[in-house]
Amino acid sequence: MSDTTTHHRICPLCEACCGLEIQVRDGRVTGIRGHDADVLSAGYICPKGVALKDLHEDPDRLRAPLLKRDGVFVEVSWEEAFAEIERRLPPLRAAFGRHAVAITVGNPSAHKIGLLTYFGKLARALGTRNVFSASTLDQMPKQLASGLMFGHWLSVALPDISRTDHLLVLGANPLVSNGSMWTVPDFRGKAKALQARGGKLVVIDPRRTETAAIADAHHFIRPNADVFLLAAMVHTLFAEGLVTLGNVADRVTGVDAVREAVAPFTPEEVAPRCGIAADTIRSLTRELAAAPRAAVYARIGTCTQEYGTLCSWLVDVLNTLTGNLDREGGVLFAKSAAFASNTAGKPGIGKGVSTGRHHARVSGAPEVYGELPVTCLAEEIETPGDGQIRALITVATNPVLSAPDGPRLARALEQLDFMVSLDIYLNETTRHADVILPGLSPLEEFHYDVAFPQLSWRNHARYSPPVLPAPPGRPAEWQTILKLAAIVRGDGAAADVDALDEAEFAQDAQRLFGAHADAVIAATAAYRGPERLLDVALRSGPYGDKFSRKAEGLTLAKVMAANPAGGIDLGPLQPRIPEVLRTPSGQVELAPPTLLADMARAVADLARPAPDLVVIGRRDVRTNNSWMHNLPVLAKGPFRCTARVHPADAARLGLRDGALARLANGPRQITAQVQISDEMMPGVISLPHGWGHDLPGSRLRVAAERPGANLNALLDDQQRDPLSGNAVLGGVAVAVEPLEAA
Ligand SMILES: Nc1nc2c(c(=O)[nH]1)N[C@H]1C(S)=C(S)[C@@H](COP(=O)(O)OP(=O)(O)OC[C@H]3O[C@@H](n4cnc5c(=O)[nH]c(N)nc54)[C@H](O)[C@@H]3O)O[C@H]1N2
Ligand SMILES: Nc1nc2c(c(=O)[nH]1)N[C@H]1C(S)=C(S)[C@@H](COP(=O)(O)OP(=O)(O)OC[C@H]3O[C@@H](n4cnc5c(=O)[nH]c(N)nc54)[C@H](O)[C@@H]3O)O[C@H]1N2
Ligand code: SF4
Ligand SMILES: [Mo]
Repeated sequence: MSDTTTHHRICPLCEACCGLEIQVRDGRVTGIRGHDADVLSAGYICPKGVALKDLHEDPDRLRAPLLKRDGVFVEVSWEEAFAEIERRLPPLRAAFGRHAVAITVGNPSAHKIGLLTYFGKLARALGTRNVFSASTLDQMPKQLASGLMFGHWLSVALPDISRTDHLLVLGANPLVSNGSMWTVPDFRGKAKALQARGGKLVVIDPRRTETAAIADAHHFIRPNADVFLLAAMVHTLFAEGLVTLGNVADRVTGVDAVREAVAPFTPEEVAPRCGIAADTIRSLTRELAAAPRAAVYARIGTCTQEYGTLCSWLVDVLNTLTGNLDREGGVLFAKSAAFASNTAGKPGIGKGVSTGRHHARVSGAPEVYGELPVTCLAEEIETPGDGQIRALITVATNPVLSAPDGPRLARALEQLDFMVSLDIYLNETTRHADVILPGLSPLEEFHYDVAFPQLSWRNHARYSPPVLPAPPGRPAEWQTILKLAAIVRGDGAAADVDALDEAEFAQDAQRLFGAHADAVIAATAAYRGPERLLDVALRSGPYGDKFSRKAEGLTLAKVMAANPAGGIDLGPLQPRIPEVLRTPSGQVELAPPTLLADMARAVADLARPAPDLVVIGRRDVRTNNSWMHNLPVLAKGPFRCTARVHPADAARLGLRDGALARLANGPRQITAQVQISDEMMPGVISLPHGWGHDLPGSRLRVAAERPGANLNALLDDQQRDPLSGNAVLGGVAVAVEPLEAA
């Protein structure tokens, strides 16, 4: 065993960002376990971390570009692939204008420093308003609500789980998902510690989830009713004189406007809609208010519904009005060592956020955080006229499975004149591409999390070097992106990527550091590409060495050196108001006018009867959205793509456990296997998303063995939260009937 080497790598597969310890012998991974010394995750790991070995070795993972010739993909050299893109993309742009080329980016890019730091360069080169991402299938409501209240899209208030006495969770299952918009590895351990010190975990979910199962209390809620519950809880705080602002008392505007906005939402009024008794709503509120320190956390179940932004906002209204905003044991803001906008510029005041700088051509949906809703993509391709999308670049995304009405999108993709995919698989989406450009295996790349330290339960800085060398001749994704940008700008496929990077870096340094630009360029000369951007970000960041002016401060070299020790711990979260704020008023804006105006929609909706049967989503610890079903270690075991239904509904509808059923939403239909389970709220059926690997032309041999049903083939791409543009993925009415077993 003398030639076994040990490496430490942050897991890039989910937001928990666990530190892994990876054993390698003769260029092969021989073991993966949690890294006990990791300052963030302390040895925690889930089965997906172990699957990095399968991902690395997966024969279906692409290692060379694919080019579609006469409808058939063939492997080509990188030169041929870029030449084809140069031959086809710029002429389309010239003929139809810059908006005719769209770009859409997906979830794995959030875990890739190369994509996160270079994607913007390609988007700017394209100059298109047609920028889409998985954010509008996910967290855009949370980002918009946070932006409006605190002034920046990534200023998200995070539960201080290690010091709180009471944690109220809505629409999230962190025991399985390992947290989202909240980097919190080993949620179970932290929840147990909370309970051991006498604290309480309360879960609101239409399913008795794995998280609900370890909670002190769980309440079913009718899907899509959280806005009513949360508004009634805020109402109760006012009605019972429980409002207290605590530390932020002189930093909050809009308390009276909130009181007025929630006036119609009495517990009695909302109880039938929520499926929660008025008394229970009151006691949930009183408990929250009475807890010495408490935090409310809500995630995808509350974002992917009709009132996603209102729900996200009301969560932080509750945190604020119970005196828990910005205090230890309440909710706090992380202070990231690099890349955080809320540590840059003038502290305490800013421009805030706004939406609608442009609009989608067909639906008129407003731009939010530089993007249009991804649910507008199909119609923007299909609908003729000036500005119609003719070409598409996809980056690490599989919207044919992950976005509502995937079948419609698949048809639309076939109409494109040209499509390029940066992706590591030939899958349900990339099969429509003309060229597929694969990135490296995560084990062949260095890593530093750009986004998640802004969302982490504890402040930290961790860098992972590549575990294995990249195969010769294979570009990193940031280099591929720069090449595409060069092609778009007319510099040609032969452009020297390193020279382009030098030139762009010099420009950036000039813009950011003015007279000091040359000194910054010299000080960071040891690195290039994303590593150089990281060194700049760390050194100029809140803990940085300020380019040697603060000798004890962070540099990339110091963070690199800390890799074997599990990274650098920067301590527990600390109060940051008012410094963190970037609102125009310099205050926490508790009552943003656009949100107050949207409350009228909820008021009008109060009397609407809830549908008989609705479908919601579900996650399993051995899955990750649509793309990990091809890894043997995760794919094995019981079939996971089942439609879970309450026994009473099963009896009423004639459904049998293990048999097939047809689920229909108007003309959209799918067939799924039934699993009868009393963990479901009656009237609610749950089916995971990301399945449906039976589409022709994909190359996912393991996934195809048990393809599962595509939940998103059932969902309507026209249903959105109007403020954030986020898709409605849950609480959708469905009809279900038994099918004769196949
Ligand atoms: N009904 C329903 N739909 C949902 C959800 C739901 O709860 N219910 N959840 C939504 C959420 S939260 C999200 S985030 C989206 C996710 O939706 P997407 O962002 O589309 O993500 P995935 O479906 O995971 O697809 C990831 C793609 O990235 C590719 N990939 C993996 N690693 C790399 C890499 O290193 N480089 C490159 N270039 N590509 C790579 C994979 O092959 C795959 O094509 O799905 C959403 N869809
Ligand atoms: N194992 C695994 N981990 C993952 C992923 C994965 O696919 N698999 N995906 C990753 C991604 S991209 C994300 S964004 C995160 C998401 O992380 P989470 O937000 O924790 O996502 P889910 O586990 O889907 O939990 C959502 C919960 O909302 C409930 N729910 C549905 N509708 C409603 C509603 O109307 N009201 C309420 N109160 N609850 C409702 C569901 O029953 C479910 O328990 O997970 C990440 N982690
Ligand atoms: S929870 Fe699992 S998938 Fe997520 S980062 Fe940790 S090991 Fe990776
Ligand atoms: Mo997500």
